[in-house]
Amino acid sequence: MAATLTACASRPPRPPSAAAPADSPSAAAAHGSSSGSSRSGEPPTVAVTPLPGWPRWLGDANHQISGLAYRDGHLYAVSDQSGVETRALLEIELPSNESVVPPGEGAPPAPADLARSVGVRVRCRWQGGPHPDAEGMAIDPMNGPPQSVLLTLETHADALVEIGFDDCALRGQVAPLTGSDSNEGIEGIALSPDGGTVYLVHETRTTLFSMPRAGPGPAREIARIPGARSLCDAAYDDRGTATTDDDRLLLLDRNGRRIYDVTLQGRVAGVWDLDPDVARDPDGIPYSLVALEALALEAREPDGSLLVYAATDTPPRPFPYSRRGKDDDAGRYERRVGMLYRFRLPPFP
Ligand SMILES: [Ca+2]
Repeated sequence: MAATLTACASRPPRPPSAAAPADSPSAAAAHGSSSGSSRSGEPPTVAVTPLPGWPRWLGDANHQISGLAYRDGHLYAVSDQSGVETRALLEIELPSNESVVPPGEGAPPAPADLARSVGVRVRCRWQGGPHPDAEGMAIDPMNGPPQSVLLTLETHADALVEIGFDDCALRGQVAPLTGSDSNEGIEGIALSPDGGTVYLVHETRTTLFSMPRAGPGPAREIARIPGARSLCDAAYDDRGTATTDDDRLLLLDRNGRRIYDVTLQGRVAGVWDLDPDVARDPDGIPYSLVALEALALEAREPDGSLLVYAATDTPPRPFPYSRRGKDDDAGRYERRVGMLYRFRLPPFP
């Protein structure tokens, strides 16, 4: 059945007692702090909590968001083959008052009446292509008005397709990416500033690849990411400079609940730990962060911090946070379980 084919395998929520061992790097760093370090030889790690007012429910149905991209105040998304809208370029309707959030600790709580959900609408639909299982997206070009959208496909579609941003018209296809037919394969994609190179992450091999944007494939392996468990998305960070020497890639580790800050050569410069001890769903019910599937870079702040959005798809049943002494008479978690998060990620050197 379709649900079992959902890419980026999930895992049950981690018990609270195992959330952060006392000697772990994440436990040493204050949540949301702007600095942190770890034992020598390991990359610095900083624990990060969602910004006030987040997460929010992602639409009113199970969209299975698997790819995200942000541009000029708009957040776009695609879903995998299990979502209610497949072969569709989605736009997530962001709240209009999110532009200013005070930095760091001491940020005021979100107003009680702040909406707990964001809308999702279909911008356009594409036809054709080898398979509807879109797993990652990148907007081309990296700056300025969007022209096209690059999508990685999975599930017997070891390919990358390009669609028009305005009309979703299928413009091209590049294959193979890996040369295999595995269902667990390339998940995330990021595009270089010159538009000529795509960076890809392989979920289960936890490996970063690159490939010319127009092919030929298969993609070239750059590095395996040490400690990663399930790489599901990537975003390109130009660090606010024209040179590419300092550029980084943000790699989302779904099952590890982390984002890696990685150089273009695959060296891990730092780790943002998204798995704090306490997490809640938009209704305030305790919830362990699971099924983080998509990542988009929103903005860079003056101190180098990055604002990002991250979305969850639907974890396997039983839904991990709905049964802790709570019934589900209203069928809320049957109807929707996806959430959208917003984080501020402090910079690593
Ligand atoms: Ca740069």
